Amino acid sequence: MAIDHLDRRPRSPDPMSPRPQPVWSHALGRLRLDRPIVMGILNVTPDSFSDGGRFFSVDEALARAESLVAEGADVIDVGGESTRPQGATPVDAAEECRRVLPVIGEVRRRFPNVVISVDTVKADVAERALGEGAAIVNDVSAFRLDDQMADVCAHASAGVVLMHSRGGVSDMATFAHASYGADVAGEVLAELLARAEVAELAGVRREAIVLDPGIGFSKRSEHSIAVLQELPRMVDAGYPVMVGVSRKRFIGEISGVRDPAERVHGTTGANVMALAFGARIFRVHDVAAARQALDVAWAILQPELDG
Ligand code: HH2
Repeated sequence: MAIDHLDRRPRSPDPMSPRPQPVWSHALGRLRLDRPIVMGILNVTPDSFSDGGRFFSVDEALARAESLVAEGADVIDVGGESTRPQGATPVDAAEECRRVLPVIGEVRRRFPNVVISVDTVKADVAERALGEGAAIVNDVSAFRLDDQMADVCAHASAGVVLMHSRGGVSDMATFAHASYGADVAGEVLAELLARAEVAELAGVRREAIVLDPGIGFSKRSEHSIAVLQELPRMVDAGYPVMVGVSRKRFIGEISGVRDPAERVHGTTGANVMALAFGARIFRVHDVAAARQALDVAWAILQPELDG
C-alpha cells in the first residue's frame, strides 16, 4: 500500500535537464536562478496574518529590512495591504503608497544590492513603487484586479510575480472561491497561464515572468498540498516558479501548531520539497532558516556532487 502511494507521486524535474530560464529579468537587472532565491517579507501593514503591526513605522520597517538582508535575503518584498484569511480590510492607493513608498525609497538607498519587490494589486502603487526603486511587482491577483497593471509593468520592464488567486482582496485568502474539480493543479496552472498570456500581450517579456501557485489563496489545505505535490507540472510550463508557504494555515493544520510564528520547521519542510519539485524562489518571513535549509538542499540536489 505504501508503495502504491509512492508510485502515484509526481516526480521532481530531472535536475540535469536544462531549465528554459536561468534568469529572472527585472527593472534594474537580472537575478540568476542557478540557486534558490530567498524573498524576505516586509509587511508594512497593521493587520497581516502572522506579523501584522510589528513593522509598521518606517524606522521599524528599516530595522526589519536590515535583518532580512543580514540573514541572506536576495529580494525584499514590501507590502502595504493585507490579504489575511480572516478577511482583509482593503486600503486605497494613497494609503498604500503612504505605507510602502518611504520604506522602498530608504531600503533602496541603504541596501543598493538587494532587489526590492512591491506586493500590490494596484497599478498606481506599482508605478510609484517602481519609481522609488522597486524592480519587481508581486501581484497576488496576477493582473486580474487592475487593467493598467500589465502596461505599467511592461513599460518599466519590471519583473513580475503572477500569483494564482480568485476573487477580490477581501476574500481571496478565504474559501469563498475554493471550488475545484478533480485536477486542482491543472485548473490553477490553466488560470495562471491565461494571466501570463495577458501580461505578454501587453509587452511584459517572458523572462520577466514568474508564476506562483498562491498557497492558501482560494485554497483549502488539501488544495494547497495538491498544487505543491504537482509543482513539477507548473515548472514544466517554462516559467520560473515561486512559492509562498511561510507560516501558512496548511502547515498549522498538518502540524497542529496554532501560532503562525512557531511554524518555521513546517515551512522549511514545505520549502525544501518545493525546491526538489523545481521551485526557485521562496517568499518567507524567517529568512535565516530558509537560506540555510535551501542552500543545503540545493547542494545535495546538484548532480555534480553525486557520489
Ligand atoms: N502570500 C501572502 C502575500 N503575498 N505573494 C506571493 N507571490 N505569494 C504568496 O504566497 C503570498 C504573497 C500572504 O502572506 P503575508 O504577507 O504574510 O500575509 P498578509 O497577506 O496578511 O500580508
